[in-house]
Formats: sequence, structure tokens, C-alpha cells
Amino acid sequence: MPMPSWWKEAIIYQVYPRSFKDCNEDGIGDLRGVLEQLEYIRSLGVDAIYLNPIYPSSGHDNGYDITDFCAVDPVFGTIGQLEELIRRLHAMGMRLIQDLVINHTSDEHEWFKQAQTSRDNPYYNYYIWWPAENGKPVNRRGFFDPACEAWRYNTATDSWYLHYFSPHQPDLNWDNPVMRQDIYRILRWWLEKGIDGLRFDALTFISKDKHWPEMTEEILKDKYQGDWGHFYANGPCLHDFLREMHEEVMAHYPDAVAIAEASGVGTDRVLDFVADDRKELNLLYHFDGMSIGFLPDGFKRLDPAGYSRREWKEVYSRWSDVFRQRGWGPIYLGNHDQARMVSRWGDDSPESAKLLFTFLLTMRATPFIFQGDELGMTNIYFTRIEEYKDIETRQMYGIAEDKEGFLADQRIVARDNSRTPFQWDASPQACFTTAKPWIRVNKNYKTLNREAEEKDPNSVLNYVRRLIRLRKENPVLTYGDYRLLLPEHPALYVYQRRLGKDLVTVVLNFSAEEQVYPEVLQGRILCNNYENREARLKPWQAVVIDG
Ligand code: TEU
Ligand code: CA
Repeated sequence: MPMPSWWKEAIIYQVYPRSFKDCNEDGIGDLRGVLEQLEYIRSLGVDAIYLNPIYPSSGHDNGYDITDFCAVDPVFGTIGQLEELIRRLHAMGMRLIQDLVINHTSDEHEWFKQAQTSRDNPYYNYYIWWPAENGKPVNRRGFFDPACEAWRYNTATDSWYLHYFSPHQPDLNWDNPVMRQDIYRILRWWLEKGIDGLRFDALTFISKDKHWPEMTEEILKDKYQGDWGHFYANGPCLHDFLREMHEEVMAHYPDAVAIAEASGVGTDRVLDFVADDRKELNLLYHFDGMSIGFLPDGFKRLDPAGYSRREWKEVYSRWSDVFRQRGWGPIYLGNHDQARMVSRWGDDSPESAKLLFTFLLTMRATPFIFQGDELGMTNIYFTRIEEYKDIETRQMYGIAEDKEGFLADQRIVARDNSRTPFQWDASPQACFTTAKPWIRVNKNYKTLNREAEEKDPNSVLNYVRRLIRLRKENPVLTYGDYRLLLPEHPALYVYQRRLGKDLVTVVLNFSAEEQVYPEVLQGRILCNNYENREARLKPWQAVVIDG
């Protein structure tokens, strides 16, 4: 049995404030909207909120380009409202995890505004530069750059600055100890306000190899599975920085959880980050699950052959087994960077949404629920590039040769699919706002909304509430061992959770077809997304059995 921790037993609800609830009629969600809906969030039975960035931002990447780390963007509200959110969550016995971006800043951050004026400016070395006299910078990919470049020339300093994302997001130079101390000061400033943890954005990218090894598509393929994220997550000083950040900051707030968004880290390395004795991080979330079904070119193109449920079972079983003895992990099926989980991994049906939640809430990991998924909210299925707001979609469209094919895939995988306004009820704009929303509300809000689902005992919403209660009432679902059955079955995902005498079997028909599994008739039903239970499992049927 692992050492108990609140963040191992918690169920965490991700709030993307921009799309949650708008209370000042500007079409953009805000903190007042979150405060107003705290009772709803509590009614789910979750234990903590993970809040996407609310800091002043230049707005190129929905808040992931920060211009002031120690403030709240007026578009979201005030620091006082954030402090009220912390207070009220604590009073409810809940917690707050904030999202902080410390791999890069906005190019409108004071540090960068100074740095770009002169090589002698004290802030120049807060960033990563390639002096023009050294010739053309080495090949690196910028994920959101119009030409996929990761270097942008700056005239005043006659040098190029590095940006792994857009040119408006210059990467910070973590080799600079003065810059690191400034970051640690910022972390303490927030932790002193009583927040209960931090989700660190793109954290595995913070160490850069300053020997600037050449990177070609061939080397990338040979050494990093063709994934720039794998290469970027292999910087030489990454663990030194994480250990220092732990020693300097997180160790002084032992009840605060440190979570890394960790593109490029697999099960072969994860314990180097999260094993207790490493004194680096508590949780790290991977991309292996979200990468299922993509072609390996890193441009979010779907494999026309689709993906196999065997692969799904292998990935999630591997990410459960790696923590069998030490360490712990989160589990998620959607977030602000992914499409709606019921569209990406189900078939938009409520049954498939319930099945996905049964999986999410019975695995040996800390479940993260993205706002709206508990209603079964679906993709919005934009058809034209003009409908998209997301820098990633617009940038990739600009460089895509097959633009029609790219748009067809984006209907399934685009990040904007999960960023559409929360659907509260059937009133105009789903009661998200009385103004024009920053992004269109999904047309299905008239029937797919919170108010309608509150009234339906069989709604996805009420099913999720029951599942959350089931997980809370049965420690076997949190700490119990995990054992996969039928690994080769192409559609059935069956596994057991065992803790002492307690044994629970989870039977999931991850398909739109009926599947025969007579063993499902044994044992007392703890949860079932259909009325009845027969040896022929219905499409997307999920059954949790005691024994
Ligand atoms: O996402 C980082 C991220 O998704 C990369 O690690 C990923 O490998 C890359 O996008 C290639 O697909 C975080 C935030 O979650 C995201 O919303 C931001 O856009 C991004 O960082 C930049 O801050
Ligand atoms: Ca607003």
C-alpha cells in the first residue's frame, strides 16, 4: 500500500476559466463565474480544482504567454477574487492547484522587454540567445511558429532568441541562477497565498543542451521517435533544476502537490521524476495516451487505420504498472489541449461517456476531470479554419499541404473542441454569457446541458456523481493493485483491483458492438451504465462488480 497522500486520493476537476462562466458580460469566463458555481463543482464530489492560467497575458495562447506572474488578468478579475476562491474552497474542504508557465514568458513580459534592448541588459540572459556572429542558428522546431522555426531574430541585440512555442513565447534560460531565483520567488508568492499545488506547464522542456547538437529529421527519428517533445525533454540539467526547485521551494510546502506536464517522458523515465526519494515532483502527466491514433509526424494528423483497443490497454496498463512499487500518476482523457473525450475516445453517445468515466474513476491513478466532460459535452466539429481561435490549429493549418485533410482531422482532435463554453442550460448561449462568447457555443446545448441533466437520474452527470461516490467509498479503487485480464481481446477491457480482501472487477466494452463475456454475470453489481446485465454486453457497456 503506497504512502497515503491527499493528491493520491483526490479527484481533480479542471476549470478552464475562459470558458466556464462569464459574469461581467464580456463573453469571456471569469473568476466571479467560478465563485458563483462553486456549489455545482462541490456537488460533483471532487476534491480539488486545477485552474488554468489567470495571469496577465498577451493573449496569443490563451494565457500561456504570461506578462506578469504575480497578478490576475483583469479580464478574469482580481487577486482578491482569487484569494476568495482559495478561502472558499478551503472552507468547503477542497483545494486549489494553479497552472504556472515557467518554461517561457510572453514577449511582452517586462523581463523580455528589457532583454531585447541590449546584450548588456541584466535581463538579457534571462532568455536564450544565438549571437548573429555565430551564423545561422541550429535547427530547432517551434511548435506554434508560422514556419515551425524556434529562433526569432532581434535587431537591437543582433541575435536570435529561442522559442519552443510561438515567437511570442520566448523560452527562459534556466541555466541562469538569478533567473531561477526569480522563478522560486514567484512560486513562494503563490504558495504563501495558500494554494495547494502547482501544475507546471511544459516543465520537462526547461533544460536546453547549450552544446547545440545538430538535429535532423533522421536523428530525431533514430533517437527520439521523431518527436521533438522527446528531444526537448532530455535536457542535460533537467533533474538538477527540478531538485533545486524542490529544495528551494516545494520542500517548504510539503502538503502542496507539484505536477509536471511532461511531454516527452515515458514509463522508462517517469520514476526519475516522481519517486519519493528523488525529491523532485509528485505527479507527472504523460502524452502516451493522447498520442494514440496519431501519425508520428508531430503535426496531429490521424492515422487513417485508426487505433486498436489493445494499444490503449497496453498504454494505460503500462502507466499503471510502472507505479506498482513507488511513485504515483494522474490519469486523464481530456483537457484544454485535447478534444472532448467522448468524441475522441467514444462515439459522442452518453453510454460511451459513462464508460470512459467508469475507466477514469476505477484506475489506480489520480483522476483529472475536464470541465463539461461530466455532462458528456462533445466536440463542436468546426468545418472552416476561420472558426478556430487556437494558435496551434491556425499555425498547423498554415503549413499543412493537405489542408482539407488537416481540417477533417481537426474536427476530431483540435484543442478548441474542449474550449467551447460550458453548457449550463438551454437559454441563449447556454447561460455561459449574455454577450457574444469569445468562441461559439456548441449547438447541442439546448438538450446537452447541466440543468437538463440534473433532472435526469440516468444522465452522464448523475452517473459521474455516483461513480465518484463509489470511488470515495471503496479505497480499493484508489490504492488497490491493478491486474489486466484478456489483454488480447480487441474490444473488452477487463481489469481487477485488489486491496487486502477487497476485490473489484471492471468490465468495459470499449466498442459500439455487442461483446459476449459470460463472466460479467458473476458477483454483485456496484455500477452499471445500462439497466440490466447479460452475458452479451451492450455497446459501450461498463459494469463494476464486487468480487
Ligand atoms: O502544452 C504543452 C504541449 O502540449 C507540448 O508539450 C506538446 O508536446 C506540443 O504542443 C506539441 O503538440 C502546454 C499547455 O498545456 C498548452 O495549452 C500551451 O499551448 C503550451 O504548453 C505552451 O505554453
Ligand atoms: Ca467575463
